[in-house]
Amino acid sequence: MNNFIPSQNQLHHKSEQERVVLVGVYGMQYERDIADEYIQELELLAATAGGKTIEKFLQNRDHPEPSTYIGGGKLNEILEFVKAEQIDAIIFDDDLTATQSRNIEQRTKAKVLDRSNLILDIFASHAKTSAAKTQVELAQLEYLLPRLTRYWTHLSRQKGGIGTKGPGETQIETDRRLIGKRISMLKEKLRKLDKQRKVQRKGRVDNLRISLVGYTNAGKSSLMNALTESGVKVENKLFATLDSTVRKLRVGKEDVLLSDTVGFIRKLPHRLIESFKSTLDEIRESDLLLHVVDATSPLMDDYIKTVHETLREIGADQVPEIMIFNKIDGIQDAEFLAGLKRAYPDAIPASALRGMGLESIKEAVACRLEERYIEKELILPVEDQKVVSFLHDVAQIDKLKYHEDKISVHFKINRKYLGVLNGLLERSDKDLSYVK
Ligand SMILES: Nc1nc2c(ncn2[C@@H]2O[C@H](COP(=O)(O)OP(=O)(O)OP(=O)(O)O)[C@@H](O)[C@H]2O)c(=O)[nH]1
Ligand SMILES: [Mg+2]
Repeated sequence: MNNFIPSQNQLHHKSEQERVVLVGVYGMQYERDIADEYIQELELLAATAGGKTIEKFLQNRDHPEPSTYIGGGKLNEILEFVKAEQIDAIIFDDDLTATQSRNIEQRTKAKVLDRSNLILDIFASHAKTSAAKTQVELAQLEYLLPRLTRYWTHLSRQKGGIGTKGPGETQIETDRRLIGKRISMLKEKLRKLDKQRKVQRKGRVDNLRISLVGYTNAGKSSLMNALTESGVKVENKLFATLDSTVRKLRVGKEDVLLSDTVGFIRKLPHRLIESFKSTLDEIRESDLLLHVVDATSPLMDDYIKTVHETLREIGADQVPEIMIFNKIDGIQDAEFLAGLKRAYPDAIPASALRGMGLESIKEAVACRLEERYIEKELILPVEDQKVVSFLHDVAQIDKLKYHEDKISVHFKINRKYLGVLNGLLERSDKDLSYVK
């Protein structure tokens, strides 16, 4: 059976951008000003997926129309526009039911997509590694399964483009059973990949692990590059990063492992979170999170909330976080900055672009590292140089005093070296003891 993810050249078979219109509703969960911001985000999502937004439609409704989501009048208005402007696709900010999409498609004869479609589509075209590809394919198929009938008719008519970067025409005859089999196979593959990843991770249990988390496009990869002087891909696109990259970061006397991770977004499809579990494990198993926030966004508070909700959803809400307000170079208003400081006194202002705030971030990380250190005092026989040189290597020696045949050392040591130290001490069966 063919792979459901089409090859790269199939992804961009249309040389010109698809012409799309966006549709949002306010008055149900949020008001007009918020809906405006959301639809702007949808425009960025559409652009990332290769669509050019020609028009945006917003409707005030207190409940969704069961058969078409929006009301008949608005739908007619959109229909006229779609015909007049040769629109390829209509993209809804909210998720539609299979029936709603089918009804709207039949009326408008245009391709109908929702937010989840778009996100899945972007993930599909950005997935590079085997793990990411497998995870995306699984999410796509699970999204598709309950909508199968609609998609088969839909795909036989459409010639690809945004939202169709899943099963193509050649699989039209493929039935549920085959998809079910494919899903089990993908799950098995992910299970194996997950096992490998766990083995690899065992090798680095000693280091403190820190993950950069945050809303998509907040500047996580940029910050990773600024902090570690590496060349992780940075783009003004949503979901530029799908796989976590790990780099070493020197903080004081220690190397910590810093991971760049996939960004979050409002209404990240649940399937996607499920299938990205192993990538998200990286976050859950971290010792510390650097929560990167785009401080120039008017939706900043909303983004912070979404990130916290997603962290809760993946079981990472217990991991301590340091909040970083990035893109501070874009804020000229001193009063706004002061307000931010009052509202979030612990957040660190930074600019990955200008290299601002990097030292403060490292200091804050070092502070957390401190908590992992323990203070000790040891009395050793003077000839026990092995222990002393070990301490010189890994500990911070505060005081070292020679008395006739003994040495007393006062030091701070990372708790993770205590095992080795105790091993060394046991082997030299001399008269030695911890004072502290
Ligand atoms: N002005 C300004 N722009 C920034 C700063 N940091 C990042 N950017 C820009 O923000 C955009 C997104 O940056 P990325 O580092 O790719 O963001 P990300 O959080 O990794 O995004 P995803 O991987 O897509 O979730 C890029 O266009 C960056 O150049 C900053 O400090 N100031
Ligand atoms: Mg990134």
